[in-house]
Amino acid sequence: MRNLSRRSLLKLAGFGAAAGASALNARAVSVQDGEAASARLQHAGHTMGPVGRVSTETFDPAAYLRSFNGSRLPEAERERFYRQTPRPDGSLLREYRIVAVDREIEIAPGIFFPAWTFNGQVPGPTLRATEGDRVKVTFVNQGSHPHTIHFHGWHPPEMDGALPEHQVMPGGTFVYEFDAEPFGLHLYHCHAVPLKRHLHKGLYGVFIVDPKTPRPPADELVMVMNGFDTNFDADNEVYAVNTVANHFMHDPIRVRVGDLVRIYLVNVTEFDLINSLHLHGMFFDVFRTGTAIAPHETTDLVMLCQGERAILETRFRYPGSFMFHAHQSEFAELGWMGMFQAEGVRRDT
Ligand SMILES: [Cu+2]
Repeated sequence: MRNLSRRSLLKLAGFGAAAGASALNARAVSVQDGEAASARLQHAGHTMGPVGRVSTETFDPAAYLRSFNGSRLPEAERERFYRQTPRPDGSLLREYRIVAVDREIEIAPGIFFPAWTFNGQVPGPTLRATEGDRVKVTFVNQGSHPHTIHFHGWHPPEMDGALPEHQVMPGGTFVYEFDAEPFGLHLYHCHAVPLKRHLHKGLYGVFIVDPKTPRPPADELVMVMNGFDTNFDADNEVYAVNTVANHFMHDPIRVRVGDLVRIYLVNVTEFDLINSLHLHGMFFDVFRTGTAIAPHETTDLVMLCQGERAILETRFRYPGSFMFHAHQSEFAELGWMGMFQAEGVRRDT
């Protein structure tokens, strides 16, 4: 893969043809025949898409969508990663164990990327606390380079993980401890130098701080827009939501008509200044950085700079298939495209 340009890789993987054909197919989907439509999509996938599927055995983008504080892990495994203890004031002490480890990951059928990971996955596990909780993260560096964890949010300077003296050497350990604030949609990522390299290799994850008065119940989904520079030319060859190119084209995100759907959208794409999400057939409310209870705007397309985040809320009115993708067509053609499958009874208002 080393000498492939972005364009020749695109041709090789068949992304251009696949994404283009799938896009046309999905646009033709009628909301009245969701089942037939999904069969057509699958058929299109087989006949025109990249050959094969990425195994979900080590990382499942769909499971990652709805996994908070290791909620999808087997109990024994979860206990090693996460523990919560009540405190006298009613808040929680939330303790995490995060290990940096080098691991090769599959980002598109047959395309492997030599990642640096938090707990073996890209993105790292989603951490979630309530405003005022105490967060304590034991970070162990089992990777081959110095790393840190830099959290977005309020914290004292010695917890920042950004200066040369903050670097945790291979084999080393550091404990980050701070109060979870403000409420919002935040990030954590390695801040060792060169930063660009440490970030795009996969050392990032989502850090959600809930307001003390919780947001309304919703079907909550974490979507991380990321990209991969597979030939190390400081340009991405593959784009995705939750790491695996086109995953949600093959395995649409299932939602219920009428239910509140809340998307935690995070942009960690390196090398490109911006990324975006466009959702077909509907509009959504945008809460920028998740730091307000009232929405900032209502739109069908949100653009995020590197590292920027937004919470999106919507309700599907119609059953059927709805496409979502980056509105940068090139990103969409290189893997950043997916489908929702809404189930239930049509609600016109
Ligand atoms: Cu690093």
